[in-house]
Amino acid sequence: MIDVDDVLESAQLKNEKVREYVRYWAGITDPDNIEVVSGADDARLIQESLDAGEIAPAGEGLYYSRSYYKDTARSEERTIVATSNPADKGVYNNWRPAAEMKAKLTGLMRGASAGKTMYVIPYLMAPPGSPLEKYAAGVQLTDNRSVVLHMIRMARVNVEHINNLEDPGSFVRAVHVTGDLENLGQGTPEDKRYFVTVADERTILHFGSSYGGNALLGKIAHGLRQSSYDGWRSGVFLGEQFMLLGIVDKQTGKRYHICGGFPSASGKTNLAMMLAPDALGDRYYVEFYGDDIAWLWVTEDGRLYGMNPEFGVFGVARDTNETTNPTAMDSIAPGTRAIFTNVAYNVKTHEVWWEGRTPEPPADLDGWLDWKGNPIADRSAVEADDPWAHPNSRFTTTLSNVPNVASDYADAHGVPIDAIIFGGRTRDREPLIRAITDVAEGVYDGLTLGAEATFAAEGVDGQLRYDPMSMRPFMSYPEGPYAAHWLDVINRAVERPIFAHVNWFQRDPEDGHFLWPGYRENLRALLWLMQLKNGEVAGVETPVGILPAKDELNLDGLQIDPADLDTLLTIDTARWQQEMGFRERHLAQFPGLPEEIWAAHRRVSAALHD
Ligand code: OXD
Ligand code: MN
Repeated sequence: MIDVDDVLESAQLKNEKVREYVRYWAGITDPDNIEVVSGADDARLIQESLDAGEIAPAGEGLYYSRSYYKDTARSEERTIVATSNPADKGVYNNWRPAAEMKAKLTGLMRGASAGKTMYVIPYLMAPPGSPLEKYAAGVQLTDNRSVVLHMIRMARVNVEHINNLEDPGSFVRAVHVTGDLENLGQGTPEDKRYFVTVADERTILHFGSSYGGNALLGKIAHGLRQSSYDGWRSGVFLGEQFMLLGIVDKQTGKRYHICGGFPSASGKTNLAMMLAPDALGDRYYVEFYGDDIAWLWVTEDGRLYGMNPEFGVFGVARDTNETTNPTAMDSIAPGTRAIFTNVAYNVKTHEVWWEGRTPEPPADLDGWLDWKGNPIADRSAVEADDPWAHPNSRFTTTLSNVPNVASDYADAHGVPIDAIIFGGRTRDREPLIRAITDVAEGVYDGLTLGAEATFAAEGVDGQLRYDPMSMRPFMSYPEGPYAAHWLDVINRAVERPIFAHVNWFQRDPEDGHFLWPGYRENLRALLWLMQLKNGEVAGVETPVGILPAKDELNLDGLQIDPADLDTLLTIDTARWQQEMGFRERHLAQFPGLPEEIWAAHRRVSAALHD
């Protein structure tokens, strides 16, 4: 029998409510040991994981890990938001009654950590001292040491974050039990995995995975699902799957901050970490704040502020290279203590590789294992073209490793937000950028965000897979109240942010080439947006927003075909009219959508028919 109190006492864990919680769940999951961890334990835990063969060295101060081959991605079908109020059911939140889910998860977790250590991870999803600190404290319990190593990189981990809470019970209870990964029936009708956020009890119960997207509860479940619910119930803030960056104009000394949502595979991490194009580098400097989550609130002086609650980056490795994202490459260089997951690994040289890291995979196959751990050299002819790394393989590194991280990234006060942008992956219709000055039209644009379906079979040609505000997988309460809460928070600001929709992915219909070069050049569109907000340019009004006039976009040092530029800066009215029909059906799913949103929809529709 472990003496839980003894363990907690010697770890200086003083909060009696946390102790009660740990005792309760230890009684259910029945671990052999309990250990309270802090960020300072990282080196020891890394060594223990290396000794146990759970991770492997991947160069100096770099580590490689592999999750079970059927456990490599978030599972949206198995993810549930539960509350005691059936009115909390929305279109995307997969709502279920709290009592039913708690009983189910307690059953699945009972005795499921036997033979293992339960790690107690006290964390804070905010810089200490943040005005949102009271929503940010949590304690994750996990029976998986790799999850601890990832949490230490992704959140601020220390008992001091939960010892002196104003309300000692106000921490998020986040219980993670890995389960018997080989016998969970992943993806079958007998699937035993459940990833549940009991939002009205601030309790997260995840069973059946050790992959970060399901197991890093601070980030995925607290930072997004729980926080968006808390933000709504308190009326105080928005918790969104947004990147956050800063632009410094070295000439004028002005600093701008832009946040925004992008559905997956729309270049969010690359944008968040970008550098200025060489030709503009003397004047502008881009600062990184965060690539995945922003919490937004309005301060007493009436400005919208934002902060990244995370401490690290859990980035997709595929296609990350010196061209697409050089700052990400620097952030995982030797000595950064980064962890690679489900990439290809060379057991002899300890190198890692993923598709897109270099144009061709390493020529010498000796020692290389694919993401499942199988030697590449032993592949049969049919397997020869299989990817070496899993498409969702990841790198995990702390924010401080990103070379252009903003000097004030850990500032408790957050940063004033100048613009909120949305961007999908759209091969036609969406121009490079269209600015929206009206708040209801901006929120309407976020609600109709989407990306082209990956497979033609998934939908009607030209119809997006809608992903409101890029929160579809994280939506915790119904979409109608969600829109109302957005309007409420943003309208509270005296100095309102400007909205914009961006698209880096428009293609030539004939030969399919991308019309815009993307990556660092994307800064040019954002600079125009800041100029528009400052009244330095006027743009061209269209039914769907203000577009840059051709001579307003700073194109210094950029070679671009004038015909491509024309297409990037014009509106295809017929395609937009078709889109409005799709949007109408999309929005009609959401009961209680505020009249302002419908009015915005009607205004845009009418303007397109004028
Ligand atoms: C995600 C992530 O799955 O950020 O969205 O990892
Ligand atoms: Mn994400």
